[in-house]
Amino acid sequence: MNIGIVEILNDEEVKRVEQGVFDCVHLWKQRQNWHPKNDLRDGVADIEKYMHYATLGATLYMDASGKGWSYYENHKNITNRVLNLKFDWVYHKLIEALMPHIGICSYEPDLALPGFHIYQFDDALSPKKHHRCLHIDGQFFYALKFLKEKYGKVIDIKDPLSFTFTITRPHRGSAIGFWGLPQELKEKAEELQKKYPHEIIKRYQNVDYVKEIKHQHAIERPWKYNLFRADCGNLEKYIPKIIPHTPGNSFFYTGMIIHQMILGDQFKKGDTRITLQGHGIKINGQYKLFW
Ligand SMILES: O=C(O)CCC(=O)C(=O)O
Ligand SMILES: [Fe+2]
Repeated sequence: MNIGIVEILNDEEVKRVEQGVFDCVHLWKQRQNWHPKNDLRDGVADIEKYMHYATLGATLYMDASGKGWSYYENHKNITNRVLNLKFDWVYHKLIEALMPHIGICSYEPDLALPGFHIYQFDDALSPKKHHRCLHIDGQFFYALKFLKEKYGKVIDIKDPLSFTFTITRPHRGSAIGFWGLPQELKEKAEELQKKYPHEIIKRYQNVDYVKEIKHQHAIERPWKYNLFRADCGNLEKYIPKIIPHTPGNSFFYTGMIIHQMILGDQFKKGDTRITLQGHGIKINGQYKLFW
């Protein structure tokens, strides 16, 4: 288990990636089934007016799980070609930056390349905090059958990897929230917060936010997490660690850790949250990366 941040792109390079994402707009997929409106229990009906969600790239959990392997493969074949043409230099820099932390790794050639989560916002003046549900990354699950057939029994699912490489963030910031971190990683998270401070930390890292999450029952599956039980006890102990996202940097972690995407709040028209998202699993002792 580990968490960290690597610095990858300068401002000019970040702009180039942002432009590249917009150049590929014809390949974006609007993800109605995965729109944050589906996470809300108390019907904030206007969220679709100010939050637009799309992806660029194929994903195991949206495409392979929902529509089957051959749909995923077809979509992946198209998007991998384009992503490679446009962003090969970014994939290269990303892997170079990650390797000192996670060892030798490579993109799994038969799966979809890490791709982009794209949120675009219009004015949203209410102070409502926007986030996705708490979850544990299990994207690799949908590729296990395929990977076992390809590689045999050398797959180690105990220490999966995830990274979120930020290209843009809304003007009030965005972040990733970690829940129930072991003490040692809490300390590491605090070091990262000192190194990359942002106002967003205090807005979300507090007991009121814990109350909101509990009230909304914002957990993706009926996983067991004590916060959502009636006898959960004092809420203080659940306060998450909020790691702000910084354009040009990638956050990464290994292990099964409960986390959530913090989208932000009080968006202004023109705000975006674009991230290059990927996951990895150890095969023959080396991480293979995919989305
Ligand atoms: O965008 C983020 O901050 C986290 C994304 C995430 O958790 C996911 O894609 O599984
Ligand atoms: Fe995740």
